[in-house]
Amino acid sequence: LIPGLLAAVAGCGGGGSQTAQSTTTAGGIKERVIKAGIGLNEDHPEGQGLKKFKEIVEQKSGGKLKVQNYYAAQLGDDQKMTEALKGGLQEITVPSTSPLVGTVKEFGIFDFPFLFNNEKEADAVLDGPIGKKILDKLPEHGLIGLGYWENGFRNLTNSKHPVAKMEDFQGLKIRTMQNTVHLDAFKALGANPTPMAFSEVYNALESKTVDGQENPLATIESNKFYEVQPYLSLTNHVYTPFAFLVSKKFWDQLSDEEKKILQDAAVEAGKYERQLNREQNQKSLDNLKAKNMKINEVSNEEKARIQAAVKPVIDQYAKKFGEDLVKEMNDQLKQIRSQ
Ligand code: TK8
Repeated sequence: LIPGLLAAVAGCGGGGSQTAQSTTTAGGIKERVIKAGIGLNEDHPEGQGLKKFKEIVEQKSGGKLKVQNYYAAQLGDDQKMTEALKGGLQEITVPSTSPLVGTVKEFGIFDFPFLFNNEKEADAVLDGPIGKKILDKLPEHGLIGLGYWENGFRNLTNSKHPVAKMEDFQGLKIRTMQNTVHLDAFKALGANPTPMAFSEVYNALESKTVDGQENPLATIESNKFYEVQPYLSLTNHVYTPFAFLVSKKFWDQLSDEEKKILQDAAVEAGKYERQLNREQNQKSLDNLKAKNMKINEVSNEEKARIQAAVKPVIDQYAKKFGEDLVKEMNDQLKQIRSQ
């Protein structure tokens, strides 16, 4: 569909008088500029998802709602952009849920290592009552959550040696997200984790301030971590969701029609983003091989040892985040696995 055509059609529906035109032509849609920022690059599935979001919003609003996209932490990292949303200085961001634990601690349940076995399980929990319950805690902090997109399963890279068994984590300086579950889990494995905002990671790896980092394959490729990290271990140790966030100060100014456009676009673009991200996994693995990364699998036996070592961390945080919520999630996962 052509945006101009849509606007013309909406204009007809908006009814006759010249004077009323400015407010009613598009049925309660005002001219607005929406700044949307993310930490990852335009070529990453998240960047492509944000582009899709922009297209949908501009099309459905007949060009009245204009989305300006900023990639690669141009507006700041996840935490900074989230604060900008709270203050009404930026309209949209799509951060990893992990650095949001300072705002809504319950997001931390998704940081439990080896929680989800596959994307299907993640979708069911995130798009179901548990995911919703957590998004519902955002408005009291000045944020609106329109759903979850996918960052994905994380894998470890480093510049020291292949990591294939638990002992290989010993003493490795690993950059983690700003999230205490991640920090404590890596400590439990004998590593030496340090939290850091995402946009600082490449330099920290290059200067050897840290030995390694962990992220999904698409990010390892898009951010060129392979240039400074010879070793990649397919640990798949945790799944990270993205949360699609809107500033509540901005949201409260919108008409129902405008809200619906943004809500529907966030969901539709999110489906597209998840799909792209899943296709990208295998492509990125091939590309990282071609970039000469030394890639190793981690056996199920070693994964079980790692899981046992981080279990006390999970138990401790389950108490902190709410044992009922964690039980509800584990019950849902059990149910999915028994099907
Ligand atoms: C990008 C971050 C990033 C995350 C991280 O803004 O910090 O490692 O995985 O992708 O959200």
